[in-house]
Amino acid sequence: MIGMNARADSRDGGKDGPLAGRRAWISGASSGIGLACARALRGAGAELVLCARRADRLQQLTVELGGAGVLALDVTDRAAVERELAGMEVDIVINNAGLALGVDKLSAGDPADWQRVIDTNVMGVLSVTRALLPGMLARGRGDVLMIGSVAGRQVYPGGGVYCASKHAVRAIYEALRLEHVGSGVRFSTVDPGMVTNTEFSNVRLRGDEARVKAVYQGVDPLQPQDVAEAVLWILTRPPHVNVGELVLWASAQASTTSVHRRPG
Ligand code: NDP
Ligand code: 8X3
Repeated sequence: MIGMNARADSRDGGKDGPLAGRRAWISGASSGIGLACARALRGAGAELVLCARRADRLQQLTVELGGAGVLALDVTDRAAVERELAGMEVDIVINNAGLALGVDKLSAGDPADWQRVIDTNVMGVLSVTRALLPGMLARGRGDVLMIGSVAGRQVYPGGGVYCASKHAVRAIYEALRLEHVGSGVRFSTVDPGMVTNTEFSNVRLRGDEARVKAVYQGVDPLQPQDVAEAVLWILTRPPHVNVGELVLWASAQASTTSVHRRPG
């Protein structure tokens, strides 16, 4: 854990909307897709518990959202996850925190990067889910939603470890749905293609602005809000409907390796 303020258990039940009275945990809420999900869910009336490592970002967000629980937590720190999430009651878990590092071929990759990607994208999802799911099962309701990726369905050169991690996320989602059928808890994965206006490519390409720009050159990629709207739609289906897997592409992207770019 990197530092935490107020243990995130203050309740604010004052908001109206389709998610009023439901409490949502969102990892990776300090930027990009997680931030957009926080805004969307709050707009729909949910109480929020926001998680990321950058507490200052989360604090700013709570002001914008008119209140939220904040937990500055590194999801790779399993002991901290277990300690801080013990006994926490939530109705919705959004496992969004994740990253890719580099675009090296496997023969040239850095094992330290591999470790961090696997620890965050796979072990982080497992640790958080293990901490929060038993309470949901005991209460007989809830939603556990992964932000996967099309990289969990296809692979591409230079993406081996990231793709492996997202394939693992999809396997975890599938196993959970099989293990807990009939429990009242729903499991979903939202798998987007390329999404801009997040820090994903800046992190992956270590701040190389020219290369980051090239990723999205001549394309209208998905926006974080597009993903958040899909998440909100899934969460607001009636209880007998479990949207399992939702793949979201930019219109200009046909696969992880096929992107139509405007010339110029
Ligand atoms: P961002 O880099 O903008 O967001 C990543 C978030 O994860 C940040 O809030 C970051 O916060 C948090 N995070 C990273 N590591 C940790 C950690 N160890 N513990 C806690 N929080 C952590 O990227 P996106 O919004 O694009 O990515 C969100 C998810 O969407 C990821 O799982 C990514 O794989 C997936 N995705 C992204 C796509 C894209 O094209 N952008 C496409 C498909 C899927 P902080 O640094 O403050 O900890
Ligand atoms: C991010 C999408 O295609 O860069 O998950 O792997 S991609």
